[in-house]
Amino acid sequence: MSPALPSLTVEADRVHGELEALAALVEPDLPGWTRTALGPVDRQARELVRRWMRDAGLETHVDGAGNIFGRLRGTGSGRTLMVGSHTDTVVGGGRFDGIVGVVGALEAVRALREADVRLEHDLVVVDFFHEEPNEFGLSCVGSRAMVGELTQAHLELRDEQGRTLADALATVDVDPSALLAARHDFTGVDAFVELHIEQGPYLEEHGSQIGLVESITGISRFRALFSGQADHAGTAPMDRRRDAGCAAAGTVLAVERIAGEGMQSRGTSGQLTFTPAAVNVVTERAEFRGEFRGPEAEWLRSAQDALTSAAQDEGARRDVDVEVEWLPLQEPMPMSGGVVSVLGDVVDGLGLSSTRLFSGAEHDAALMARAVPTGMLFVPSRDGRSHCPEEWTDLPDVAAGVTALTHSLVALDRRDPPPDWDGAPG
Ligand code: HGY
Ligand code: MN
Ligand code: MN
Repeated sequence: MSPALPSLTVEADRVHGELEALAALVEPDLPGWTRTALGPVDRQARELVRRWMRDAGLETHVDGAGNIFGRLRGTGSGRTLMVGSHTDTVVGGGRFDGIVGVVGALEAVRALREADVRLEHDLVVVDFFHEEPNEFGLSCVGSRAMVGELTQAHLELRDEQGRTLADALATVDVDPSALLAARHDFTGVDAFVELHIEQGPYLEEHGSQIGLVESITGISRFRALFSGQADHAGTAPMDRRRDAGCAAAGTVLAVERIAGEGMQSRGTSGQLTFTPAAVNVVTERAEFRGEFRGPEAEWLRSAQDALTSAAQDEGARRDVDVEVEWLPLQEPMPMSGGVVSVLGDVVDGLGLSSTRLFSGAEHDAALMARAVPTGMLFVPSRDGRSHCPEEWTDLPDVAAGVTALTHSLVALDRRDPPPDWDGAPG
């Protein structure tokens, strides 16, 4: 039997106000609600989040990786619970992805304090730096650094202009050497919980208010480069061209074909460029980035082999040189069975309907799960849309998620001893 839930009030209007305030801090001249981590506005948003943390009574600090932490002291067990998400967005993104999890965690703190519910654990709210992938193909920069999986090789990744990730980070005041040293000490951390929008149609289609995430997708990202020969578009015979653009286009279609052959697998191409970018010149050089996702590491490895060989075939047919560079594969990550079952009991106790599901989206929780027992709560996304301006979750659904999150923190705090955190890697 779960203990009775304390009386806690989540104020949906406060959550709404903070969602609106962050939605106002966007990059001019870009579509949707764009606030990229390496762009000009993200810092302002993060300063605002830090101010909200202080206003909520948290002691704040920023680590070398740019992650913002706000600590609510507990009554003294010396142990910690962590909660949070991210506030950066993709280009042309929405107002909810990640942001709901940060403002939701802040509202949880306010609800606990106003109800005078003291936790034994310290509660640490995190706004993770730079969750969304950048033009270097790297995502979850802040949480990756926290779990010690960010390396010098990542910092040396280059964009198309030849700029390194380290150079780009310096422009937003993140010192690359501090980032490498930002490994977090997780001693005494009993659990991490992230509230997030689902970003897909499953909850809406099943009429569920809450999603209990069982595992998070694996991801394999690559950069493909094609080098051919520039020629005159009107005179170069079709059978003598070395058209790098056509080899790249064939490889983009191979991503779609390979992903279509797996179970619950996905494949996407983006950031395609042709050089020279002229309608009357055969393309000399083409480059694009792509990724595969899926619940099985074995399938991801086979997709890497299949794509590399498809790209080589596309190049060989046209005498185009091909290079495919893969980032280290990010393995699919199960959530802690123990944490998920605590979240499930809380959601049932609140009378909310729920479904267990797999996350095809990536999250800081997938990195945190490498270091600490982790669980995620999802709230529904209208029409399953996300990473677009139409991304939307109704305020009552957000509030239900924040209520579930707040009670989950209380339940995790009161578990003594902590449940059998099966599913968490040792
Ligand atoms: O790309 C993702 O899945 C996440 O939304 N960052
Ligand atoms: Mn996202
Ligand atoms: Mn997100």
